[in-house]
Amino acid sequence: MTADARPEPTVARQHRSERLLATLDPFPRVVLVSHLNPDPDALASMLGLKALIDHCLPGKSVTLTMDGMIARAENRAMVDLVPVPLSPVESVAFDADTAVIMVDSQPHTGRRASEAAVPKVVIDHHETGGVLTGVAFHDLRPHVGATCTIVTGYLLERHVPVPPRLATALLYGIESEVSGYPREASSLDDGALVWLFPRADKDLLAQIRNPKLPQSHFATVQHALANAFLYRDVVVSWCGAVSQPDIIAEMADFFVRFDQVNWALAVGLFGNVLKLSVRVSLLGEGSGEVLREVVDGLGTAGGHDKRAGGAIPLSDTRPETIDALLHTIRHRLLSRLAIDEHQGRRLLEASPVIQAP
Ligand SMILES: [Mn+2]
Repeated sequence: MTADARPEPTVARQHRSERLLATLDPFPRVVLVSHLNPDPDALASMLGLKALIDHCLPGKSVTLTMDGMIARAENRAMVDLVPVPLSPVESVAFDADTAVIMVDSQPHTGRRASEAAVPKVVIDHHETGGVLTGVAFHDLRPHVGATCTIVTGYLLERHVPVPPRLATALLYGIESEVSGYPREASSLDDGALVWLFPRADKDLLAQIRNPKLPQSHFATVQHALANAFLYRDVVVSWCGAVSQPDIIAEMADFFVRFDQVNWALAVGLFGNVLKLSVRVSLLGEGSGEVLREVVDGLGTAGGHDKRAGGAIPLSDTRPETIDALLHTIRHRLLSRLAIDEHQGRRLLEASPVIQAP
């Protein structure tokens, strides 16, 4: 007989959802917060957590908040059609009776307008680590493709009914996060997608996927194409002043599909903030870390392996200030990628303009 024959210690293994609910239990109010300009993953995660809390801890007041704006047309469609009830975060009071849950982001990662509301709970899948002081429960899984996948897991664990509109929102939240190639998704994401699909309202899903776009969308596409430059396998595009901030990420998604390109950086001005978005078509490039180095001392950045976002607040938006910053950003990115910045060329020659037919 060896020491290995000792009886297994009987540890009652709690589901994460049980620990989450136990953390929330003492608080009469729950407020859900996310990153600036919440995306479908953030929005549907909040909606799913509200369903979890309403079912398992009935009687609590649960408020979903919006930091910044709902920018992208798909996201607006989701909020309007599901619908997702949102309060502007600045209109919500945080007192001692309030438990704050942060989803799809972590504290002090430069992704919020204010860090005043200290979360009790953080649920996220980003690689960008935050400050977790005072956080009683956290579920951080950077290998999972979407926060919605984690939330779907909680709903399954606690046998919470998932009506078609919630299933649609969660499905779209996951889909919008894992749709690029190479995929940044795990088997957990695929399991959640398979479980949600038969429960989702496919007509509603199609409406969210295909919203009408404003004229400003096409104006930004034109500006970004006319001001895109190619350096080896990197596209750098200046999108100009934009009317909604998420279009900068859309432009990075657009350019990374160019068959001569592995890296796309799109930069645009929204209000008095220079917004940056990076997309990479290879795995293992650590674009979040690269973008953090690029904006070091200027602003904040973070993200995933293949996708990253950043922001540089400007004290003035004079063209010469922006030109100087664009120069610095391009120089830092290209030297980080060991590319000679004098080897660049304009992506497209100006196209001829015809008379109106
Ligand atoms: Mn996410």
